[in-house]
This record gives sequence, structure tokens and C-alpha cells, in this order.
Amino acid sequence: MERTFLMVKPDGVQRGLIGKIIARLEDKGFKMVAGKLVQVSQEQAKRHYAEHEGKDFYDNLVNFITSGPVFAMVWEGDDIIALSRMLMGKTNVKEAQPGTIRGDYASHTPHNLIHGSDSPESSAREIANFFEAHELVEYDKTISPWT
Ligand code: IDP
Repeated sequence: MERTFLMVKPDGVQRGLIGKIIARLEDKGFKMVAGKLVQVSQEQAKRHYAEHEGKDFYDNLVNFITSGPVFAMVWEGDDIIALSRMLMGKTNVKEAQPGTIRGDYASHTPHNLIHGSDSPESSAREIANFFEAHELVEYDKTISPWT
């Protein structure tokens, strides 16, 4: 079972899309194990986007992600890192297919509504940047054999 860090970005929170985005992940059969509203600090944002430091969009990205609250989450499921990125759609909203979260709701990059980890290493690092271990809830869903 794999875990990933997923975050509704400030545009998604302001647009009232937290519920719709969570519904897509629940509908797919994944399990939320942690979730909270967070005002991201500059330091936390820089840690989160460290791989993009030096790129031309980096300053805008840090400003964007700290511009309002985000909804930070940890989700669990088989192959969830790859599968949740498929549900999210491509980074560039012009390439995000209809049927994906970004394809259906986002019309301007970098305002692409959702972040999702791209590897197990990023997932572990990103979860630790937002959550204490005790905030992750272990529980079973009786439906899990069917998903
Ligand atoms: P991802 O969010 O799909 O994993 P990344 O390449 O990790 O994509 O980029 C992180 C975020 O930075 C993107 O979601 C988007 O908000 C922003 N971003 C990425 N590339 C560009 C760009 O070329 N111009 C403006 N913003 C960008």
C-alpha cells in the first residue's frame, strides 16, 4: 500500500473545490488518512518546492502557494502516486485532458488546483513537511476488498 501527499492549492480553496476534489479521490477508491487546512509559511513553501529553486517561475510559485490557505492531505492506495497524478491531469492546463481535475476545473497555469507527489521519495519528504506522524490515522475500510 502506497501513500501520497496531495494538496488543494490556494486557488482550489478559494474557488470552493475542496469537496469536489476529495470526491474524485474517494470515488476512485482511495483512502484519506490525514487532512487539514494550512496557511503555508515561506520556509515550508521553499522546502516543498526546493526542486524548482532557480527556475523562472519559482518566486511566483512560492508567492502563490503562500497566498491563502491550502488543504493538505495524505491518501493511501495501491499505486496511488501514479494513479492520483492521472486523476490530477497534466501540469500545464493547456495539456490537461477533460475528465481530469485540472482538465475540468483549471484554466491557468500555475493555478492548477492540486499538488500530488511524483515519487515515493517526494511523498515521504512532503508528508513530513506538513504532518506529524501522529496526525496520520490508521483505519480499515470495510469496502477495501472491493476497490
Ligand atoms: P506538478 O504540480 O504537475 O507535479 P511540477 O513540475 O512539480 O508539476 O511544478 C510544480 C508547480 O509549479 C506546478 O503545479 C505549477 O503550479 C507550477 N509550474 C510548473 N511549471 C510551470 C511553468 O512553466 N510556468 C508556471 N508555473 C509552473
